[in-house]
Amino acid sequence: MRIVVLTGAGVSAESGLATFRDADGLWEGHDPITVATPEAFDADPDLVQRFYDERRAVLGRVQPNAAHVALARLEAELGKNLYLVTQNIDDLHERGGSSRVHHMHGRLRAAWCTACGGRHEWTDTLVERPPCPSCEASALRPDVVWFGEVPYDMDAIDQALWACDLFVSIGTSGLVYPAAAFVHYAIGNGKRTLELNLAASDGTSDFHESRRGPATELVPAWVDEVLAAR
Ligand code: BV8
Repeated sequence: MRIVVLTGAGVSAESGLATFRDADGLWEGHDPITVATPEAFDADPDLVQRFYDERRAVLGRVQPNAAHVALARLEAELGKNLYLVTQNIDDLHERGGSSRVHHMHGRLRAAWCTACGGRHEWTDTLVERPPCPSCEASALRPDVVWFGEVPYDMDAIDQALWACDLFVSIGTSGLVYPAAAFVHYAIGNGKRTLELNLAASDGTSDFHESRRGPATELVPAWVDEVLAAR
């Protein structure tokens, strides 16, 4: 059984990370979707750097939850037959034990130099314009994919959706593309599809099956099911 799992903010909600939907929709009075854009970075780089510096700082105060840990257990059992792609820029899948996590929207704990193109593990702040470790230029930005930018790993993701037997969506509202279209690719390729989510998402009606509940309950139970069926 080859499985593609897509996760969103809902899988990290019970670790204390606000989702996009329930972050009362605003950061410092700004719609996060308007801050997460190249235009916002050009217009007010300090504002955007602070947005990500604060989220990066919060990461140090949260822990992976039972859903992250269960997906790591599934990876240990299925090996390359599990393809885990996340929209999340947090590192809780890795800290939960997953070793192969495809961050299609980038990572908070990474900086990208727009002068030399270098990418660097980063746990500190960026608002003070620290020099790039490679080229010394003060041109570092968060290594995240903003609205209007092309997501990472799209070819590998397409390939995995083509080759899988089951597509599972966990903790996502299905409002941001191209991730929201993965269920359509999967169904178009004749694959089985399952949604695990606290509330109905924008794509719920497209899934063969949709289960309601918190990820820390639904995901371990589903992983037990998959491993028991082998
Ligand atoms: C692109 C990084 C071209 C930064 C992010 C087609 C139609 C309409 C619009 C578009 C379209 N195609 C492109 C667009 C434009 C745009 C888009 O989709 N706009 C939306 C707003 C309409 N897309 C883009 O610009 C993308 N780029 O399309 O390039 C292209 C396309 C294909 C191939 C090549 C090129 C780039 C989008 C990436 C933007 N960056 N993040 C940052 O994080 O700051 S997106 C960001 O928002 C997240 O990564 C995530 O993707 C999204 C938030 O969604 P969720 O994760 O689902 O979170 P949300 O809060 O919405 O929902 C939480 C869910 O969890 C809820 O359903 C809730 O019920 C559930 N839940 C809550 N608690 C729990 C739970 N479930 C279980 N347990 C719980 N405890």
